[in-house]
Amino acid sequence: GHSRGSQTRISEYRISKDYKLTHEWLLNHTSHRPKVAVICGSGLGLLADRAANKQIFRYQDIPNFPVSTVEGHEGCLVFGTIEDTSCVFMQGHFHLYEGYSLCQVTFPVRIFKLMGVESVLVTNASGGICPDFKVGDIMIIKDHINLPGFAGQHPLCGPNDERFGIRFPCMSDAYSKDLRRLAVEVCSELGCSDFIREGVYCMVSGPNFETIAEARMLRILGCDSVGMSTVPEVTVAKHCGLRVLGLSLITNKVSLDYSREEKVNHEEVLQISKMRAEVLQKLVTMLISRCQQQSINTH
Ligand SMILES: *[C@@H]1O[C@H](CO)[C@@H](O)[C@H](O)[C@H]1NC(C)=O
Ligand SMILES: CC(=O)N[C@H]1CO[C@H](CO)[C@@H](O)[C@@H]1O
Repeated sequence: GHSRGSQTRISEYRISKDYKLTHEWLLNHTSHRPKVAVICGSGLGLLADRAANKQIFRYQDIPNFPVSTVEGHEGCLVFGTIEDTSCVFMQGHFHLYEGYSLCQVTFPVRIFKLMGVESVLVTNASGGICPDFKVGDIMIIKDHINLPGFAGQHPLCGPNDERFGIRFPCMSDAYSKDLRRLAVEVCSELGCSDFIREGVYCMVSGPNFETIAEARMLRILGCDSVGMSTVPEVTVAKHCGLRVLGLSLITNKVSLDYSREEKVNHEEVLQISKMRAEVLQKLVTMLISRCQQQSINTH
């Protein structure tokens, strides 16, 4: 009844004040005004290395910013420029399975929007479900299935903040067609078309890897790869009108067969990330400058 209504308003008020403080603090502490944000997945934190005029903030020093709990994973926000394009990199992101709320997981995306970011590139590792996929493939995300969202774990649950977007946003075009086309183009220029795929990413909450029955279910549902992140950030980015490109590195093949012995482990995931890091770094670097040009030309 009454008390519940006022509680909702209070938390809504608190949340928007949180964004304001973080946004203002960042504007005061950096002169960078990024147009492109890159969210770096596991083992892909090196993507920021090529940026010039870097300015680095530890998450723990930014007011209201969630802090990374994974050991040896210091979370940093890196501002810099790549070929004249001002960008911001998130090194280390937040997962549902670590105990963060989806509001915390997606908090940085709204801060990027407030700072003037126009495009978001998300990279992550995922397990290949599509039988044609090989370990080391890079999948351009064409669409996603928000499995936790089906069960009510959705980042846009709660009062809608109209300043960011509408109550019932469209998700049928969450991954920008133009950016996907651009990614294919850049990959062919880099000579890595052999291991570029396109497909549907499914988010599960984790932290355990899928059972065989679950993996078979996902296959039937049309998923090409499965991972434990990305979808909440993309959903919130799309809600507030950002252009999104998602790249997922296939670090293991999900077992769909009871007779097969191989088992997935986290070390394998990190090792494959390292192997492809260089290609991904080149790819993202080229994409950053080109996607900004594309956005200038089309707007
Ligand atoms: C930002 O700088 C302005 C002007 O100096 C100051 O009034 C404000 O309190 C600062 N805000 C934050 C969050 O640092
Ligand atoms: C940083 C990050 O997003 N890592 C996740 C990407 O997906 C893999 C596979 O599901 C997870 O194990 C990582 O934690």
